[in-house]
Amino acid sequence: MSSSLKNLSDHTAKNIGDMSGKKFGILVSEWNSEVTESLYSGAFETLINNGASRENIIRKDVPGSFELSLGAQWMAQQDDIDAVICLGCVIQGETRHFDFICNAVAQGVTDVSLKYNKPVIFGVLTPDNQKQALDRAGGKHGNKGDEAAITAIKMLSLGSY
Ligand code: DLZ
Repeated sequence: MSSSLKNLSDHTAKNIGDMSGKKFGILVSEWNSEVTESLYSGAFETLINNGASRENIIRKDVPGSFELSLGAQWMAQQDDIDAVICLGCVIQGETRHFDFICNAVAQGVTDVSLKYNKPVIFGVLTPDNQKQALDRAGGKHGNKGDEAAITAIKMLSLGSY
Protein backbone atom coordinates (compact mmCIF):
# COMPACT_ATOMS: atom_id res chain seq x y z
CA MET A 1 0.00 0.00 0.00
CA SER A 2 1.35 3.42 -0.80
CA SER A 3 2.54 5.76 1.91
CA SER A 4 0.37 8.77 2.70
CA LEU A 5 3.50 10.94 2.97
CA LYS A 6 5.53 9.95 -0.05
CA ASN A 7 5.68 11.56 -3.44
CA LEU A 8 5.20 8.32 -5.34
CA SER A 9 6.82 9.75 -8.47
CA ASP A 10 10.19 10.55 -6.86
CA HIS A 11 13.12 9.13 -8.74
CA THR A 12 16.90 9.33 -8.84
CA ALA A 13 18.61 11.13 -11.69
CA LYS A 14 21.11 8.32 -12.28
CA ASN A 15 21.16 6.11 -15.37
CA ILE A 16 19.69 8.76 -17.67
CA GLY A 17 21.17 8.64 -21.18
CA ASP A 18 20.95 10.99 -24.16
CA MET A 19 17.31 11.14 -25.26
CA SER A 20 17.74 13.72 -28.03
CA GLY A 21 17.46 11.15 -30.83
CA LYS A 22 14.83 8.93 -29.22
CA LYS A 23 11.22 8.83 -30.40
CA PHE A 24 8.40 8.29 -27.94
CA GLY A 25 4.78 7.29 -28.47
CA ILE A 26 2.33 8.36 -25.78
CA LEU A 27 -1.12 6.79 -25.64
CA VAL A 28 -3.78 8.59 -23.64
CA SER A 29 -7.07 7.00 -22.56
CA GLU A 30 -10.11 9.26 -22.93
CA TRP A 31 -11.82 7.79 -19.86
CA ASN A 32 -11.34 9.99 -16.76
CA SER A 33 -9.80 12.61 -19.02
CA GLU A 34 -9.26 15.16 -16.24
CA VAL A 35 -6.81 12.66 -14.77
CA THR A 36 -5.29 11.35 -17.98
CA GLU A 37 -4.66 14.84 -19.37
CA SER A 38 -2.64 15.61 -16.23
CA LEU A 39 -0.76 12.34 -16.66
CA TYR A 40 0.00 13.36 -20.25
CA SER A 41 1.23 16.82 -19.21
CA GLY A 42 3.53 15.25 -16.63
CA ALA A 43 4.89 12.68 -19.08
CA PHE A 44 5.43 15.23 -21.83
CA GLU A 45 7.24 17.70 -19.57
CA THR A 46 9.44 14.99 -18.10
CA LEU A 47 10.49 13.82 -21.55
CA ILE A 48 11.30 17.39 -22.62
CA ASN A 49 13.14 18.11 -19.37
CA ASN A 50 15.30 15.05 -19.97
CA GLY A 51 16.35 15.95 -23.50
CA ALA A 52 13.63 14.58 -25.79
CA SER A 53 12.57 16.76 -28.74
CA ARG A 54 8.97 17.90 -29.14
CA GLU A 55 8.82 16.53 -32.68
CA ASN A 56 9.87 13.12 -31.35
CA ILE A 57 6.88 12.83 -29.03
CA ILE A 58 3.86 11.37 -30.81
CA ARG A 59 0.50 11.42 -29.00
CA LYS A 60 -2.48 9.22 -29.85
CA ASP A 61 -5.70 8.88 -27.89
CA VAL A 62 -7.64 5.66 -27.29
CA PRO A 63 -11.26 5.38 -26.02
CA GLY A 64 -10.49 3.62 -22.72
CA SER A 65 -7.67 1.91 -20.84
CA PHE A 66 -8.69 -1.45 -22.28
CA GLU A 67 -7.68 -0.17 -25.72
CA LEU A 68 -4.17 0.82 -24.59
CA SER A 69 -2.81 -2.63 -25.46
CA LEU A 70 -3.77 -2.54 -29.12
CA GLY A 71 -2.81 1.12 -29.38
CA ALA A 72 0.59 0.20 -27.92
CA GLN A 73 0.97 -2.60 -30.45
CA TRP A 74 0.23 -0.23 -33.34
CA MET A 75 2.84 2.17 -32.04
CA ALA A 76 5.48 -0.37 -31.04
CA GLN A 77 5.40 -2.04 -34.45
CA GLN A 78 6.62 1.21 -36.03
CA ASP A 79 10.38 0.84 -36.40
CA ASP A 80 11.15 4.46 -35.57
CA ILE A 81 9.34 4.44 -32.20
CA ASP A 82 11.80 3.65 -29.41
CA ALA A 83 9.41 3.50 -26.45
CA VAL A 84 5.68 3.65 -25.80
CA ILE A 85 4.04 5.16 -22.72
CA CYS A 86 0.48 4.05 -21.92
CA LEU A 87 -1.55 6.43 -19.76
CA GLY A 88 -4.93 5.60 -18.27
CA CYS A 89 -7.03 5.68 -15.14
CA VAL A 90 -9.43 2.96 -14.03
CA ILE A 91 -11.39 3.93 -10.92
CA GLN A 92 -12.40 0.95 -8.83
CA GLY A 93 -15.58 2.33 -7.34
CA GLU A 94 -17.00 3.19 -10.73
CA THR A 95 -16.89 -0.10 -12.50
CA ARG A 96 -17.24 -3.81 -11.96
CA HIS A 97 -15.06 -4.05 -15.06
CA PHE A 98 -12.15 -2.88 -12.87
CA ASP A 99 -10.31 -6.17 -12.54
CA PHE A 100 -10.94 -7.20 -16.13
CA ILE A 101 -9.67 -3.92 -17.53
CA CYS A 102 -6.64 -3.65 -15.22
CA ASN A 103 -5.52 -7.24 -15.71
CA ALA A 104 -6.05 -7.09 -19.46
CA VAL A 105 -4.09 -3.90 -19.97
CA ALA A 106 -1.26 -4.96 -17.65
CA GLN A 107 -0.90 -8.24 -19.55
CA GLY A 108 -1.35 -6.55 -22.93
CA VAL A 109 1.31 -3.95 -22.25
CA THR A 110 3.72 -6.64 -21.06
CA ASP A 111 3.05 -8.77 -24.15
CA VAL A 112 3.65 -5.87 -26.53
CA SER A 113 6.86 -4.90 -24.77
CA LEU A 114 8.27 -8.41 -24.99
CA LYS A 115 7.05 -9.00 -28.55
CA TYR A 116 8.63 -5.82 -29.93
CA ASN A 117 11.58 -5.75 -27.52
CA LYS A 118 10.90 -2.12 -26.60
CA PRO A 119 9.93 -0.38 -23.39
CA VAL A 120 6.13 -0.17 -23.21
CA ILE A 121 5.31 1.53 -19.95
CA PHE A 122 2.28 0.87 -17.74
CA GLY A 123 1.23 4.36 -16.70
CA VAL A 124 -2.24 3.36 -15.56
CA LEU A 125 -3.66 4.57 -12.27
CA THR A 126 -5.91 2.09 -10.46
CA PRO A 127 -7.31 4.14 -7.55
CA ASP A 128 -10.40 3.64 -5.41
CA ASN A 129 -11.82 7.06 -6.26
CA GLN A 130 -11.20 10.22 -8.24
CA LYS A 131 -9.53 12.04 -5.34
CA GLN A 132 -6.88 9.34 -5.07
CA ALA A 133 -6.44 9.59 -8.83
CA LEU A 134 -5.95 13.36 -8.79
CA ASP A 135 -3.52 13.05 -5.87
CA ARG A 136 -1.38 10.90 -8.21
CA ALA A 137 -1.87 13.01 -11.34
CA GLY A 138 -0.09 16.19 -10.34
CA GLY A 139 -1.36 16.28 -6.75
CA LYS A 140 0.18 15.55 -3.38
CA HIS A 141 1.50 12.13 -4.37
CA GLY A 142 3.22 13.34 -7.53
CA ASN A 143 2.35 12.46 -11.09
CA LYS A 144 2.35 8.94 -12.46
CA GLY A 145 2.85 10.47 -15.91
CA ASP A 146 6.28 11.75 -14.78
CA GLU A 147 7.04 8.31 -13.39
CA ALA A 148 6.01 6.60 -16.62
CA ALA A 149 8.20 8.93 -18.69
CA ILE A 150 11.23 8.52 -16.44
CA THR A 151 10.76 4.76 -16.56
CA ALA A 152 10.77 4.85 -20.37
CA ILE A 153 13.93 7.00 -20.31
CA LYS A 154 15.69 4.70 -17.84
CA MET A 155 14.82 1.60 -19.83
CA LEU A 156 16.09 3.20 -23.06
CA SER A 157 19.24 4.24 -21.21
CA LEU A 158 19.81 0.66 -20.13
CA GLY A 159 19.72 -0.46 -23.75
CA SER A 160 19.60 -4.15 -24.48
CA TYR A 161 21.48 -6.78 -22.60
C1 DLZ B 1 -16.26 0.67 -19.57
C2 DLZ B 1 -15.26 1.38 -18.74
C3 DLZ B 1 -15.54 1.66 -17.39
C4 DLZ B 1 -16.83 1.29 -16.77
N1 DLZ B 1 -14.66 2.32 -16.63
C5 DLZ B 1 -13.47 2.71 -17.17
C6 DLZ B 1 -12.50 3.38 -16.38
O1 DLZ B 1 -12.69 3.69 -15.19
N2 DLZ B 1 -11.33 3.74 -16.98
C7 DLZ B 1 -11.05 3.45 -18.30
O2 DLZ B 1 -9.97 3.78 -18.78
N3 DLZ B 1 -11.97 2.82 -19.06
C8 DLZ B 1 -13.14 2.44 -18.53
N4 DLZ B 1 -14.07 1.80 -19.31
C9 DLZ B 1 -13.81 1.66 -20.76
C10 DLZ B 1 -12.93 0.45 -21.12
O3 DLZ B 1 -11.56 0.72 -20.88
C11 DLZ B 1 -13.10 0.17 -22.64
O4 DLZ B 1 -12.88 1.34 -23.36
C12 DLZ B 1 -14.49 -0.38 -22.97
O5 DLZ B 1 -14.77 -1.51 -22.16
C13 DLZ B 1 -14.59 -0.77 -24.44
O6 DLZ B 1 -13.67 -1.80 -24.77
